[in-house]
Amino acid sequence: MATRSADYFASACELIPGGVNSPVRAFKSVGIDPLFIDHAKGDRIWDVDGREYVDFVASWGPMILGHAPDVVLDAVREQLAKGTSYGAPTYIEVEMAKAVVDAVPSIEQVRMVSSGTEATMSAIRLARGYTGRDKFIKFDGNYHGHSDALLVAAGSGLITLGIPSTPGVTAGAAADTIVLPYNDLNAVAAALEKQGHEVAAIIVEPVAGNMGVVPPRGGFLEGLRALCDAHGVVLIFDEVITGFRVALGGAQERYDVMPDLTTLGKIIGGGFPVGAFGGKAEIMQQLAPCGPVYQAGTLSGNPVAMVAGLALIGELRKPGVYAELERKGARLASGLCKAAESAGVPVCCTRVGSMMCMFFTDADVMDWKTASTADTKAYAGYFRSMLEQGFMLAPSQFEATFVGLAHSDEDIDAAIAAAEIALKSL
Ligand code: HOZ
Repeated sequence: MATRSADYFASACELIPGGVNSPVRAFKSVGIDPLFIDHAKGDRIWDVDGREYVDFVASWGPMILGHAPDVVLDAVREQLAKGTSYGAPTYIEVEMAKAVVDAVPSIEQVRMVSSGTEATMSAIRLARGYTGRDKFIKFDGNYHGHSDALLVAAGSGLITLGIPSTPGVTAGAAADTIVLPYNDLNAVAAALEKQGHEVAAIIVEPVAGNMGVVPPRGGFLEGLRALCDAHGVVLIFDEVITGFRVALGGAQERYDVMPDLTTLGKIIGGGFPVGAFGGKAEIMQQLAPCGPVYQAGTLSGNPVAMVAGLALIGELRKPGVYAELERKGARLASGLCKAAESAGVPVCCTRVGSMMCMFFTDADVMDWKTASTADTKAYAGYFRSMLEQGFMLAPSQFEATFVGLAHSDEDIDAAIAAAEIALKSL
């Protein structure tokens, strides 16, 4: 069918590799061409052909208040009139640092960057500089952005597109990355027993959100903490997705396990390009200009992004917000699960707060090995039917569904009713 999206995609493909600026957006694993977006407000998003969808992608997480919330728009408008970037410090950055330190229990000092990729890359460098060790442990199917050393056995677009390893990442860059199965403490203990003295850090998504949503098994995060303490290893929680999402203080607050360093992104930018990394002052003081570990960025702490993030965090601090996110998340997840049951489609439903996933498998999903048993063709059919019925899900089995404060109970119930139709049609 001739649509504006199709026309725009054809033009995009001539000028942009694959027509997109980030691979999962290309919709490749769901068998249709991507929609081009015109605008969004609240829990709704409109494509350039005028079709309206209830959006459960939420820009991959940050739109926890819904799209274009007035409180963020007002803050941004006010800042725009004062200038958009100075390359010099502002008090807004101090306010943001205070908001982060107040909210995230283990963070004593924080530095702002412009993306989650920068945050994780810098946290690894800092852990290496602090410990004087080179190696680090990551988990199969966890995704920590696209810097070379972290792009090994990574989730998100790599598993969606079936790219096991990336040309361009040299053997040298990957040589110090140790990959272990998620939720497998014995594997971590064995690796540290063997080469703990060479390991600078363990980096983990405390709730995996880039191979679908895979919660940590009881004791996994606590066990990582204990093993890191025993071997002098820096524990890094990558909370780019879970920070300000599964609790105001992220997964570390929810599970009461404190990392040494934390990476953040998404929500703290209020929809603008922002990342951050922070943690114990003793480690953060190794960063230039206090210490020798170098990291920098012209747009780091950008005033427009900072006021947007601050406005959003201000809303999240209000009483009852996380209880409401929990309630809405539970309503959607249990409704979808029941819909699958009544359609006779085997699924494994996972949820932590307002992030969730329905894996099309009868396996008990706990790591990438079990997540990868999901029937991606079935997911693609489900996705297309949901889209036709006006509901935007992530265009990949291995991404999260996000519920936010703008989703009404009526929209959630309508999504469940649509899922019943979609699942029965498979
Ligand atoms: N890495 C994101 C999913 N976990 C995708 C970002 C995007 O395509 O916008």
